[in-house]
Amino acid sequence: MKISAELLARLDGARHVMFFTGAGVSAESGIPTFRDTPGGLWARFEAAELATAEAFRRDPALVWGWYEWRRMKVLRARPNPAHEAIAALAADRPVSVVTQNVDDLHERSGSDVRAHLHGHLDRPRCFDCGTPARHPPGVPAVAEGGARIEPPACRKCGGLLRPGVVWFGEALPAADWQAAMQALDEADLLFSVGTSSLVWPAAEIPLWAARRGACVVQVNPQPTALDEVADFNLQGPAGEVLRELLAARRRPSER
Ligand code: BJW
Ligand code: ZN
Repeated sequence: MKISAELLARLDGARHVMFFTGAGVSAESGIPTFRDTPGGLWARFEAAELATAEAFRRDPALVWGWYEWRRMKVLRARPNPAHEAIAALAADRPVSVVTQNVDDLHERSGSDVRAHLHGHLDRPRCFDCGTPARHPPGVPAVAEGGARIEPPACRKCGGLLRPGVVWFGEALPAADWQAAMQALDEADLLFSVGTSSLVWPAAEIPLWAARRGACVVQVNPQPTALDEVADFNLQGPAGEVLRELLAARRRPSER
């Protein structure tokens, strides 16, 4: 992938770069995305069967077991060149990372993440009283695709533990949303990486950035609703594209 001299100049001149990321940034670490592939997380189940409070009420063991399988995959995964390039770009400029992802792969590659808009896989809490809880140490062993696992009980009230993620119909965590708005306010260049731009209100962030006059760069192998708004569409896998971006910055001949 050829990175244009114009984009390199925008990157050089940016005061504050914001990375807004989605499931595609972790795809090259072996973490399935949600919607885009037959192996996607919602290939076997409808989102509404798993990622809503109603689904948890209906069948807590199905939902908890699905999230335990995903937690196992994340614990076994490693950050990929996309996470690493984002962390490396922060070496010489202010960079903020706002992610929709519930994994910790940005943190493990050294990024300081400002906001996890859709929560965390590894921060369970009580479904009834909201008390935070902890998973036992170690990696759970769960069959591929998930298995029925009864959620543990809350130590305070005996209610069921739920994953600490944001399901459809739930409000995004206020502090994370506020941190994302702060990053948006500071950014004059925004990279939208590996997201289908379908889930609201997060999907509005790159649109607001564009409206505020920030340069918007999209990194995605597939077309999305953001294509028409982005100033640059870098079509390809995030690891490949961002690694090339880093390399091009280091090659003075490309200027
Ligand atoms: C690569 C790649 C590679 C592949 N490199 N790229 C209309 C307007 C506004 C709102 C709504 C509306 N209609 C319905 C709503 C509400 C709803 C919503 O947006 N629904 C849409 C489906 C339409 N939103 C909500 O319910 C939100 N809450 C809310 O609105 O609350 C209102 C409220 C206010 C006050 C009080 C109470 C309520 C909450 C949304 C929560 C989303 N949660 C999930 C699940 C989290 C838990 C879990 O992990 O299971 O978050 S849904 C899922 O989608 C997950 C993701 O973070 C999110 C975004 O997905 P993402 O990251 O974009 O992944 P994919 O799979 O969609 O795309 C992957 C992309 O990567 C693709 O483009 C690939 O091409 C690309 N890719 N390989 C780079 N190697
Ligand atoms: Zn409780």
